Amino acid sequence: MERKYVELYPSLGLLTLGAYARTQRIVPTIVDLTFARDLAPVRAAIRDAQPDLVGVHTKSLTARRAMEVARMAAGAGVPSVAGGPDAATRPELYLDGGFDAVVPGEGERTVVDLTERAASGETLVGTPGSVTRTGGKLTRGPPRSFLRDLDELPLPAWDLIDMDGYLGRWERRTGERRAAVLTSRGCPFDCSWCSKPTFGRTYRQQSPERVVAELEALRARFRVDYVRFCDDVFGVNRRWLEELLDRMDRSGLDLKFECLARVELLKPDLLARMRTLGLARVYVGVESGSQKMLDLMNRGTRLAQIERAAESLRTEGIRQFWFLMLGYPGETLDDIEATLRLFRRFSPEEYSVSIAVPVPGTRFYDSVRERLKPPARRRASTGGTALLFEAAYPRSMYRWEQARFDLEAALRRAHGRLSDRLIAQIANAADRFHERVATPLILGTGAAARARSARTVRSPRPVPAVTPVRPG
Ligand code: B12
Ligand code: SF4
Repeated sequence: MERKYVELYPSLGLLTLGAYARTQRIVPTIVDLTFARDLAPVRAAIRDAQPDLVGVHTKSLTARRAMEVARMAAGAGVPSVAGGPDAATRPELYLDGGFDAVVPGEGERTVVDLTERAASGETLVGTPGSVTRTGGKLTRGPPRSFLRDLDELPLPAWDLIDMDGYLGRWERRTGERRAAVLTSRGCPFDCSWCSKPTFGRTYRQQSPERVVAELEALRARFRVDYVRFCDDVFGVNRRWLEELLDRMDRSGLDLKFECLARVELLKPDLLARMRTLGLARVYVGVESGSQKMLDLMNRGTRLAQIERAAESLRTEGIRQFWFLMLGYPGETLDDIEATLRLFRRFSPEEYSVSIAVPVPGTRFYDSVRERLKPPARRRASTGGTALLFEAAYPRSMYRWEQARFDLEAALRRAHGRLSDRLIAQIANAADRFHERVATPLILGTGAAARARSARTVRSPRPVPAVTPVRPG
């Protein structure tokens, strides 16, 4: 799944945990399974390193695999601990699945404590910042406060993983040596489908000086020439961002970079400056073209802000990657139509349209908890194409709508090869097919379905204008 859908970057959480542990006289080994076919490297590492503690970084998609590692550790007589977003959300699941402890929050200081306890044969129960189970009862250690100053964190322990494996793959694919950098922890916003169990709504940033030191190290040690800023939201604080840009400018780093940003932060003057410093792509959480849906998702953004940001990115010739979501509760076919209209208007260079995934621990998940599909059907949930709960429409409807976005993108790519008239004809035929055939067929031929499909009938689209995009 990772090879097919996901951009390859190592886990920055694990690299920082490793680096921090080293400063506390612990000798960490990272077994990075990104390129592995099975768990054999874990077995080998447990045998060779004889660790006092085995820790696993967890995401919902990898829960089962994580538990296999816990069982492997137990088989070798080594205690295990789970951290990362999924274990933080549902510690019981991981404790039931064989882990001795879960770290639901920031891990640096807790993992050091746990390792020292494990090494000296002490119990892990009651360790600050941990959750354990004793006699069927959950025991939470005293809460641990967040690190006050992120600048105190050492540079990620890149030497503990196969950086060349990542960089070489990027180089073969794009000609660039790409690496990930994190400048902050947390996010002050509150979208209802977002899982934020580790840092909640807190927000801390490293100093611009520290960020540039990391960029320089990546450049000097690994010849990195393209950086992905992996922050939940990059550049929340305008003054901080200006200072970072000043420092990047002065350092003469000459890197290309990309980031994920919220539309209200993408002001034209800022984008112009960022572009001259190497900004090549921005991931934009557009999600929906319907204000009603944005409000239901608690996105805190206005459609007008999305439009302005998309326009500014286009003017600057910065690639935009839109995230779009279908199927969020409350969405009707009219809302999907509004999203498609927005998509047509701005034609982002890249996009993903996924069916909404209720991630455990989110308000969205709680709102559909009673309507979740059985676990066996949820397992096939890769790539944003599965419908994991009983939504307003059947899965086939969402798959069909996803196909309409893909057709739209394909038609846009065909500009120059096919005449504008032919493209407009294909698009109109596809729209009519959607309205008169596909929708009534998928939804059944009942009166409600007919009424719904009738509402979405539009007049034929005009021949689209080709928008010139300034080369980046
Ligand atoms: C950057 C990022 C990516 C990047 C890089 C991923 C990577 N390899 O790290 C890319 C774009 C590739 C990506 C892909 C995906 N991501 Co992502 N990603 C993030 C993001 C924005 C930042 C991750 C990060 O570096 N955090 C900062 C570090 C410091 O925090 P951390 O990893 O949580 O680690 C700390 C603690 O959790 C703890 N800890 C972590 N591990 C361990 C282990 C032990 C033993 C211990 C004790 C402690 C501990 O200590 C660490 C330091 O304090 C997070 C959101 C977030 N804020 O975490 C989403 C997030 C992790 N991603 C998410 C998802 C869903 C995905 C995808 C599945 C999306 C998709 N459908 O393709 C894929 C999965 C890819 C994969 N195999 O990891 C979800 C996970 C939700 C969940 N419950 O599973 C998150 C939380 C986003 C969200 N809000 O929903 N992602
Ligand atoms: S989706 Fe992005 S902006 Fe919204 S709460 Fe999550 S991290 Fe913050």
